[in-house]
Amino acid sequence: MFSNKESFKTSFLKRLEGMYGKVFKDSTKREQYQTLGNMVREYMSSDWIETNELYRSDSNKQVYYLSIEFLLGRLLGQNLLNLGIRDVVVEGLNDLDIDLEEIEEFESDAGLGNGGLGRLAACFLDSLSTLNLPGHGYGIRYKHGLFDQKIVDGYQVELPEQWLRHGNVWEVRKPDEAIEVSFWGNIESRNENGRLVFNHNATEKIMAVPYDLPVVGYETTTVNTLRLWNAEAAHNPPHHDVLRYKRETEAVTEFLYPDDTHDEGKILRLKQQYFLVSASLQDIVSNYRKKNHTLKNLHKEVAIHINDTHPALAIPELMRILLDEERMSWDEAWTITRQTMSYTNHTILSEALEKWPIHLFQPLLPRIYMIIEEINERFCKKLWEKYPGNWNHIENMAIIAHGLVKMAHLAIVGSYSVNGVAKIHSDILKNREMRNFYEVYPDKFNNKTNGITHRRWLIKANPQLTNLISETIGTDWLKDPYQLIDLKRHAYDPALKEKFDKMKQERKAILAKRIFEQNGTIIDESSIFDVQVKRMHAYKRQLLNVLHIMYLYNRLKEDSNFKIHPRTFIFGAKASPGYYYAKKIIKLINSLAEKVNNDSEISKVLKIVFLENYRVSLAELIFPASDVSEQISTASKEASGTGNMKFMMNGALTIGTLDGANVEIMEAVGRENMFIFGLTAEEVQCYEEKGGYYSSDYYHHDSRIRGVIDNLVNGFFPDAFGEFDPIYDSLLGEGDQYFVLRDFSSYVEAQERVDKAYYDREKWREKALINIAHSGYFSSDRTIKEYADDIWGIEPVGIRI
Ligand code: 26V
Repeated sequence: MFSNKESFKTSFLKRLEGMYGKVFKDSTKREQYQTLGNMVREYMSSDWIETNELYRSDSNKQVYYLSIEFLLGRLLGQNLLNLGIRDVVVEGLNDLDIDLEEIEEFESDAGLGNGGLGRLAACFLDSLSTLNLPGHGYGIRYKHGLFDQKIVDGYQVELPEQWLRHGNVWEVRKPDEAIEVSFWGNIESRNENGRLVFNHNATEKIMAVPYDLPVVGYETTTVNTLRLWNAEAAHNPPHHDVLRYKRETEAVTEFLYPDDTHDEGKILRLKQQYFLVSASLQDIVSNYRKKNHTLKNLHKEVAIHINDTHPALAIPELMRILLDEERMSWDEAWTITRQTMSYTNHTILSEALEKWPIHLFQPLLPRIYMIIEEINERFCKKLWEKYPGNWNHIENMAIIAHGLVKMAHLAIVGSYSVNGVAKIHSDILKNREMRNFYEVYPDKFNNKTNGITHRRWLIKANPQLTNLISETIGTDWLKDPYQLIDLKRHAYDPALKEKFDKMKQERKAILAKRIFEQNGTIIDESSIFDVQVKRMHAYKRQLLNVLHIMYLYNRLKEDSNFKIHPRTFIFGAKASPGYYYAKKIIKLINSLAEKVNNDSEISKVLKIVFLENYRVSLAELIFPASDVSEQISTASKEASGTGNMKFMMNGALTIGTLDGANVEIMEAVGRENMFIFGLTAEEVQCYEEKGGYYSSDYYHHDSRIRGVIDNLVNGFFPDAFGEFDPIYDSLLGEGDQYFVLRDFSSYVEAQERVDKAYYDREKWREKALINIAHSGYFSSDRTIKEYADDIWGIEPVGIRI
């Protein structure tokens, strides 16, 4: 089917006719996309079957990665690339006058995630398959992914996302493998031969129907599976009100919750979490049972990974299965559970740590609650032995306290490994945020610095740079991204630098075209593309970026001798629908864009673009076109960041704080190849503990700050009277929690270094090439190898030629 372009064309035309009952010349682009998608899925199916066969028969250890989010993006292009059939397809389609890129646009992004956490899970799947590691993803098949964002009059408006509207060619529904998940009801206990036995009665059952997605490795035969669960009504609903039951059941997997750290516990979200966990655990155990008589050695063949606390109920759920179904003793069940589960923490913002009110939790999951109570009691007893009489300490560490179930505490106590996602983040967990637990379990804590798949973020997203690198250092790096380091030897080669420049220009032109189509803004392709794309959040400090642009505007207006290289500031960010402050910042960016872009003088030098609906497919256009990467979170707040790595890999230079993985990027490329500024994490923590920061001092003593802060409220934005008062208040009245004004002058100075550095284009290109050369470390292949070796204890299995 894909062996050469002629056979491809024949199969394609035949398949199209078969699927749509029409000849090629009458087909639509969407039909062409669907046809190709179906062919590709069929093509990979024999490898998929063989991989599954292997996993079924093999007793090698396997990992199950449980995540409430998988932010996959589009799959067609990546699958073609990984299968090694992209060139044949492109040629064949060209003969038919079809542009592959054009029909790729008909695939909706699988946007089943909010941001970093979900995208990391997607990169990990790609690496697991490519490294031939036996890894399975388990997640939820949300009917609606993260909301679509529209900008109307500068404000964010949310629309329901509809990725399944035209079907999904990649998924395979497996109704025969559906699993029941039980909620509500009551627990009856009785004594059976001296053993307390628990029955869960009067439950409401929901069917979890699996939809499997193939995860194709790069140039290998391994095709792993991502299993997404869909909630459906049970066949014989016991309910009198069947319609209501059906509606409420289907609601469980209807929407992905937006990451809103201000959001208190919503019962539907808890339902989603248990739904994912219970269906997955039952599935894992039943697969294991097909190969083994008892579950006594489960932990030797099965590793279960909990991606953040969202799937932490896997711990009591496994306990439930071992205790109630397997009839194990508590101690035996607990030993197995604790040797099976591992947990990654993705945030230190304490308001983002999940806590569920007991009054909500207990009625919904009565047996699970009982088990958590028991875990808690035994844990507190152990603490009492270690810290006799220290009630306060024990209360702080308890899993249940003050009417709340603390999911992070459950995850730490119930697993054998707890990791952070960048060095500095893991250190903060050990030394501050989870210090108490580190004291009790020093061996559990470890670091796994995040990574990204270079197959999507370089090879697929930036074929121009990919070709350039291969021309320069050969093609070994495609399979072993560490080899990118060879580029370093060539970083000073004038011919390479020139080609790099040409590549960048080409990519900037592509993005400029897209910006014009989306926003109607004409941008200067020779300007510096300075980009901040990520979720909108106060700690990420998009505001610092905006205040700097306002300062540049004022300075350009006042001082005709002030000269800078033209810049285009590009933003992309979704705000959680209930996050009022974040939405204000979006409005501020758009108001500033309106003002600056319509100023006939200033707009020659400055342009501002807010790209609506930032998502994976848009990101793939943005990173390759960027010159400057904005990674400017308040130090200590960004656990890792992964966008920072995508920019670096595409030859953008970072302006950033010493936060998250920026620290390790700096260790790799050297401080001289970045623009570091701002408070360090220690300095921020010192202020947080001891006080002593008064933002108004900075307002009063720095006229640049005074100018821009006043602009928020003095009519500078003519149509936005009172609009930005909350921002003004957060910076002055409320003490500027994220140290925006404290870091302002340091940021301005770093931006001046950026401007100066860009004038020396030769040097700039060298720095960019050095960044690319060192980006191999930030491949998720490295990260996944570390998880496989240090945490999961899994090895590659049967590569078939
Ligand atoms: C929290 C909540 C709260 C309730 C509603 C839904 C929801 C969804 C997600 C979250 C937690 C988000 C945590 C997260 O995304 N952390 C990011 O993880 C990245 C991958 O490790 C890391 O690079 C980022 O620095 C970190 O912010």
